[in-house]
Amino acid sequence: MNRATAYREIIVVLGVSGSGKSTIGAMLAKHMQVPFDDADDFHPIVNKEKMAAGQPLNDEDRTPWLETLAYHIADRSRQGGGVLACSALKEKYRKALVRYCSSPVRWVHLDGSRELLEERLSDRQGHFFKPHLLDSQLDTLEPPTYGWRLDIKEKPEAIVSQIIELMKMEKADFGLVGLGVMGKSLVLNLASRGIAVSAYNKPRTGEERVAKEFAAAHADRDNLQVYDDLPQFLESLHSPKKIMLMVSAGPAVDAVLDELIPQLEPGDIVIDGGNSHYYDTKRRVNFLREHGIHFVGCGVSGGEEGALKGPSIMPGGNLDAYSAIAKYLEAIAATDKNGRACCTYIGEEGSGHFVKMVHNGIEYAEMQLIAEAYLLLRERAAMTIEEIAALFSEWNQGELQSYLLEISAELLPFKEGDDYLVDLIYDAAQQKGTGGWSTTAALDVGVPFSTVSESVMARHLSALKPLRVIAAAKYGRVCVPDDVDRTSLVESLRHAYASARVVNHAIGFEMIRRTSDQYAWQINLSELARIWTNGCIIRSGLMEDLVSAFEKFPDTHLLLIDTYVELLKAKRQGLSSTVAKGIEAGLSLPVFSASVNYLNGFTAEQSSANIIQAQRDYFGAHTYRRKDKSLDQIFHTDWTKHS
Ligand code: NBP
Repeated sequence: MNRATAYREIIVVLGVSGSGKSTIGAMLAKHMQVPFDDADDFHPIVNKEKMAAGQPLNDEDRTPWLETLAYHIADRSRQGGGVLACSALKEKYRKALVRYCSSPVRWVHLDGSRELLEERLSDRQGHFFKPHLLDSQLDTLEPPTYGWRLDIKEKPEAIVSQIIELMKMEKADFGLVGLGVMGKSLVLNLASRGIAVSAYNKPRTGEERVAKEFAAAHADRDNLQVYDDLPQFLESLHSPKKIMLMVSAGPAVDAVLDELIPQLEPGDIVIDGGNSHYYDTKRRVNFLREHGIHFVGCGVSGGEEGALKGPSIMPGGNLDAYSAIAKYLEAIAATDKNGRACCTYIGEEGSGHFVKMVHNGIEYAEMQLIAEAYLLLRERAAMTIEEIAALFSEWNQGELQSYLLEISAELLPFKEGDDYLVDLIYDAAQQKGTGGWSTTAALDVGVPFSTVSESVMARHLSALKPLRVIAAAKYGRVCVPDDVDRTSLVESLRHAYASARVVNHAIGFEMIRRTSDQYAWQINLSELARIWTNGCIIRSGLMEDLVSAFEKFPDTHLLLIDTYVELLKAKRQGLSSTVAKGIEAGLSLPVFSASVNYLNGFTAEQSSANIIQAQRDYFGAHTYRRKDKSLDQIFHTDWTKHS
């Protein structure tokens, strides 16, 4: 349908002296609006003098020159691509040139007869190259077996046009199905990294033409093709095909796979970038394996903007398949503070989608904590929206920094006319499933997951708006003592928030560790925290700290790591008193409450579970174990017979 250009690649125009590589390279760079470099300018003086003296360069002379160029090309690729004119006569020179380059590289070989080359060289004035060195160059030349070979008989303008046409006709390296919110952004992200990408959206009935409209909006990009015809889309892709699905989770993924599978070949790779359930992903990995097709279940986090500028990417499934697509996913991912891609192989089967699901669970609870903090500040401390926004903004400058806090501070003062928009928003939270799935998964694995499950339930409770309105009228407001010391409430809340976040992250990461152990996925928690430091919704200062915490103590529950023990010992009082003050004021603070309950339960040597066990044994003869006997032994008592 159409192509669009976003030049982030490196193009090397190569050939012997006199082939016109500098002229053509410069014209091409001008057309592409990228920087141009002439490799000759990078020769050390000694090399130039040697060539000027009519002596051919040997490999030893070329080594430092190629190394300098290799670093320069790597810089260009990081900065957005460029065109290099370079003789690059031998295969080993070409390999050396691009050894540090992460962008795709295209090779354009300008080839011509010896007579024409000599004629051109003889016409040259003031160039340090002597025409009789041509023979040495032609002897050295190992023409590349890849890239494009163009005859220099044509005028430079015609050769440049040919290169542009060839770029347009090139098959795409990466395909994407589903031009919804995320799909569109990811396609533009891929294209902007110089990746030749092809996109498909099924034709819609009615007036709307998603693919055509997207194609028209990005008609200026030569490395983007857009289709609403599946066979054409598949034909536009290099084999083995690499196709990412960005469609709604559930039946839509199976519907797309049903259409795709008969048209794919063994070795092709399908990547599901949506929020699919990890059980479905496991099933699909196995099903596609029967057809020789690889399936990568890949969590993507960052929303529309993240998908466009750099999301956090969590691929799981077959490792070989991941290796074949790693360079594309890593190219579009966000980068961490050390410049590494926020994308890493998670593990086998549905592990990528599993960690994305838990990520979303942690996100649910983090969102709810901010909402509860807002409620307490507004209702109990009688702070204005502007004051709360300012407080969140201040918190965000320090140890509490997080993306969610940042956006909350930003969205609160947003006004529509005289009204704050948040005051106009209907207070019934919606959800798409991942929070609930993670709660169910925690029940399956038998892991405490209370902060997340409470945040899911809080959304369900909020959805009972009509009943809540009736109940509010029937019950009235709780009688609240008015002696509020705002300063101390805010300070307690700050401690409560810092504590609850640590507890929530401890719960989330423990869920991942325990499930990983169960499935033998060997998920690296430090590496997972690293790819969650940027691009994703739960990125935060705390997440940065968790990278090194889990690196040093990979097998330790977060709440047993000294740093966090100290933090919670210093701040847990704020958590308890905040919850107490909120509850006594009739406010619902489910995730703050779940945090303090988890913390109190986790740090209690003696729990109340002995009573539960006694009750179970009383009514159901479920047996119990004893503290004063070996735990391998079980006991039953006839409780009706008192001694
Ligand atoms: P959208 O609802 O915006 O887009 C869904 C896409 O799937 C549309 O292009 C739709 O085509 C296509 N599709 C469907 Br539905 N059924 C199809 C079928 N049978 N064949 C081909 N295409 C089909 O969703 P989105 O927000 O882009 O999310 C996509 C996935 O990414 C979801 O799993 C979502 O949970 C996940 N995700 C979303 C976000 C986010 O912030 N939005 C973040 C992270 C992950 P049509 O529109 O023409 O019907």
